[in-house]
Amino acid sequence: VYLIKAENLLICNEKFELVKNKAFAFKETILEFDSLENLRVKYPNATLIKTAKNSLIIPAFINPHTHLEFSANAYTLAFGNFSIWLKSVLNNRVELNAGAKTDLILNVLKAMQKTGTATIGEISSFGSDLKACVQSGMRVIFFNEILGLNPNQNEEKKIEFLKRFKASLKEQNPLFIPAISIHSAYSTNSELCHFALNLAQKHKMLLSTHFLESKEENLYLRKSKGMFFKMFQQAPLHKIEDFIKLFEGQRTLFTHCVYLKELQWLDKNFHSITHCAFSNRLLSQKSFALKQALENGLNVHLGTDGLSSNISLSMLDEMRVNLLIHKDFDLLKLAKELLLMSTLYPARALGLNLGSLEVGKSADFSVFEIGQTEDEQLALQFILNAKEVKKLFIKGKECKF
Ligand code: MCF
Ligand code: FE
Repeated sequence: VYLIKAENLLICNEKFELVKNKAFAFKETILEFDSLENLRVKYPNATLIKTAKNSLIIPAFINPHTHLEFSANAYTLAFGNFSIWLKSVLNNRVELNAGAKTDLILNVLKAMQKTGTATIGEISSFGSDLKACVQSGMRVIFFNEILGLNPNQNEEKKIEFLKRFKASLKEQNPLFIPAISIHSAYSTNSELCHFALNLAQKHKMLLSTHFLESKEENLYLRKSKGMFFKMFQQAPLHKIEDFIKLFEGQRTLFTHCVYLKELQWLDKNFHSITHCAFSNRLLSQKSFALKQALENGLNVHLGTDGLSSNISLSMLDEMRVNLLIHKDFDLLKLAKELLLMSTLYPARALGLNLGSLEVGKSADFSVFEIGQTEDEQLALQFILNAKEVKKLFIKGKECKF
């Protein structure tokens, strides 16, 4: 058993409680909150973890959408709209992937831990991120990606997918959770979708999909027009409503949803939205209507997307970007909401027993050193100023940097 105390504990529960000068006991899970004096009596053999005077403890961040295989990107991929980005991906993905070796990905994962992230949802396109994800000590939801339009290639695609899928199943453990990603409505035909959905159902797995990310995708799915129509020379294979219906009764993260007006079509019990603000600025022409989605009672949480469409995988950087763009929110309220969108909400979307500092939940938390500030300002000032953790615990174990 370990004991830890801080001047500030951001619980990240629904009420967004701030607890002052308290301690808690933990092993793999959080055992009990009390004063440090009481806990020392109760757990005389426990190890006390040293913290500085102005410490803040917060649940570790969850970044449910990354593309680590694109981690070698900087300067290579083109931004401004989805067409030029996609062309640059198609021209460079082999070299980019070759550049993202296990060591590079391990460094990127370390950098994420240093910025307070313990759990990621990794969208794996090729399987070359598997080794690093398993070795990292990070909690990883490993979304094996499937895509393909041409039905003549379905059998090949399935075989190639199953190879990666089985390799990921072999590594399954409490910190490595295999899952499935259907790339998108414009890129994956019905047979491959059903194949993936059936597998996910059979293995009780999470699903993830990119959805209504760009103007081009919106124009294609709604009107059979634009870049995708020219590229594929055929009408879209899914209507928006039908594509959502495919995921009925299955826990799914819909990433982006910038152009989804019909929020009522998502099922609040199973579906959630991953909002990637920085990525949307680089690839889409519109930003996500966060206020509307939250008012509709949907689970919206933050993700960074990959270095294919971001310059940082730090959730703190992503929160700062969100502070700037969502001007229709009160700044102090938005800061609190963004912290929940990086902890409690993604944990719920992923069905993980963590994301808030509560008894019984996994001991995934970070310790930051902060400055003096009023309690009401704390969430905002923390997002504005925090860079790296002092310590990070995943499932009760301290990460070594
Ligand atoms: O999320 C961003 C933008 N939207 C879609 N896909 C990707 C992103 N970053 C990387 N990708 C990958 C995707 O997983 O790029 C490929 C897929 O493998 C694009 S489709 C040829
Ligand atoms: Fe993505």
